[in-house]
Amino acid sequence: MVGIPNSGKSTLINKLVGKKISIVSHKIQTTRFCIRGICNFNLDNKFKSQIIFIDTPGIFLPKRRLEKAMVSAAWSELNQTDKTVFIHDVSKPFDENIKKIINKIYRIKLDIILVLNKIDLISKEKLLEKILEIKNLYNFEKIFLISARNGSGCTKLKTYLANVMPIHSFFYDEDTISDLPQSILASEITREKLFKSLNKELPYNITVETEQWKINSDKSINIQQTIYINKNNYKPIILGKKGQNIKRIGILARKELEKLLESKVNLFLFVKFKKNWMDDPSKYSSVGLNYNA
Ligand SMILES: Nc1nc2c(ncn2[C@@H]2O[C@H](COP(=O)(O)OP(=O)(O)OP(=O)(O)O)[C@@H](O)[C@H]2O)c(=O)[nH]1
Ligand SMILES: [Mg+2]
Repeated sequence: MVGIPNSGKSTLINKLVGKKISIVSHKIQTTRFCIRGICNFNLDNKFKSQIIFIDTPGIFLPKRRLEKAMVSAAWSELNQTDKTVFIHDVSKPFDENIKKIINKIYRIKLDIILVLNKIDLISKEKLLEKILEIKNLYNFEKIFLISARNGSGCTKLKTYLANVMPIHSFFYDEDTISDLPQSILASEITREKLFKSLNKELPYNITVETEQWKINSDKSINIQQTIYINKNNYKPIILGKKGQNIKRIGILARKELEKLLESKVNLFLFVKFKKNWMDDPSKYSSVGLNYNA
């Protein structure tokens, strides 16, 4: 699944998998690395089917090292997939930037499936106009009209994809929903809460590491995480007055982690200044990013 930032790739994959495997926010460039979401379902109530969706970082013109690694990760997945789905936010123009990306994908793939997402945001008339405009430009394998947020059109897309997947034994056992280790998912959940609650450029200068994971005798889990910032003056902003900000973020993250892990969680958050965290190769390799992209 590829597209520009904020088109709804992660929201759609979460919907198709049926559980949250990838974080979502209203800000651009939320997803930083590729995540596989595994969707098992019964096709036509007869055939067991497994589709492995790959959520990718949005494609844009990267400047910083991390951005270059993100965009390169999205492109490199295209070489390995059976089908390519391009997701476009239909409330936004189908502009030159989008066309450039699609032309570039066509140089790698013969067919592209187009998903027009966020159809809940525009009128039926506008939607028809858009479809005509796009159909005049490209001969997509298929066009799906979807609202990833409310689920409309998602079953049609899933059924179509299951029918065109190659016949193969399953790659993952049937209760696996993602290739993401729990500790990384936990870091991502905290990062999502930071994305949602911090203004402007701040979230782009933050990374979260899960540094301790301890299961207690009563089955509750102690999770210790560090939020790394690359400018010291970000610290008071994240902490907030009397630590109120970080407390609120911690509560939101803990509640979601408890739901996902189905156990009580004690979450301990720390904020540390690390000027060059974006130049630390281990921050890249741990999530499959290429440091030298
Ligand atoms: N109204 C509406 N909003 C949607 C829909 N799908 C996604 N969104 C919103 O669009 C925003 C971006 O969604 P994401 O799923 O994070 O988008 P993304 O393509 O993964 O973004 P990046 O990871 O930055 O590339 C969020 O605020 C979502 O709630 C939809 O069908 N309708
Ligand atoms: Mg995303």
